Amino acid sequence: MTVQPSYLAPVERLREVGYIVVPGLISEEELKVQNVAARRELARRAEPLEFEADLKYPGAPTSRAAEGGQTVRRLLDAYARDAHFAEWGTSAVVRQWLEAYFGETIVMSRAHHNCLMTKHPRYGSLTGWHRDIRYWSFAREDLVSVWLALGDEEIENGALWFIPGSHRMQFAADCFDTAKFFRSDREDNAGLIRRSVSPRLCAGDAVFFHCNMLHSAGPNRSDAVKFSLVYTYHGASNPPTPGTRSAARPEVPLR
Ligand SMILES: O=C(O)CCC(=O)C(=O)O
Repeated sequence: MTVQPSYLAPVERLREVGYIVVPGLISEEELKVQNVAARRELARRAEPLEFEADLKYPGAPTSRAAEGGQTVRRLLDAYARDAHFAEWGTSAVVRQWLEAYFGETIVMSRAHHNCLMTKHPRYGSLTGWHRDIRYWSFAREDLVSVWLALGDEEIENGALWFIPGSHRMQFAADCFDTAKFFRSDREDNAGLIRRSVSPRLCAGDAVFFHCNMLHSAGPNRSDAVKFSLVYTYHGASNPPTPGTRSAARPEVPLR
């Protein structure tokens, strides 16, 4: 598989640092279409949905019956939900970046991410430090998620934070709590967390990040809902483990 020279340096950075921001990965026209679809889907509230109250992360309503309890966190199965979401997730532009990283045929998981993430003012929770791989099962821990910002994302409205290079670090099991969050109350972990960065994303930028990257996100202190379209991919030689949640849904090869 021949890799275009323009991908080499950013993909090397993705390997080294664990994430890269690719500015303007979608045209302005397509971005408008995705934003219309995103708002339509949020208004439609069709299942499958994940509610803030279900996860009970800090700042979330205590139950679906509580004030703000109907706040949606993720509109799941973005791929099947709207043709525009599916088209972008399987587009040539996404495939080419991922082929440059994996060097083989790319497969999209429909079991992980595959969602329109929303973060609401007031009831949108913060997400503690974690690695996405914590509940995933694949032959190798080598998957990449692509997070497309449909609007600007910054600290104020709950942007992602990353610990550069953490995807290659080894941690003892007790660095994580029982829910596999990276414990910020430990001084060694806190030292690493102090090195974290929150890249500002403009609408249409995408961040590619490794499944072992330690990341978190803050609450949304703005007055507008934040929308992001998120998919996860792996190389064809790295299939999900049969019988696990990772293998529970048919996957989508990118051609
Ligand atoms: O936007 C957020 O709160 C972070 C989401 C996240 O890290 C995840 O779904 O893995």
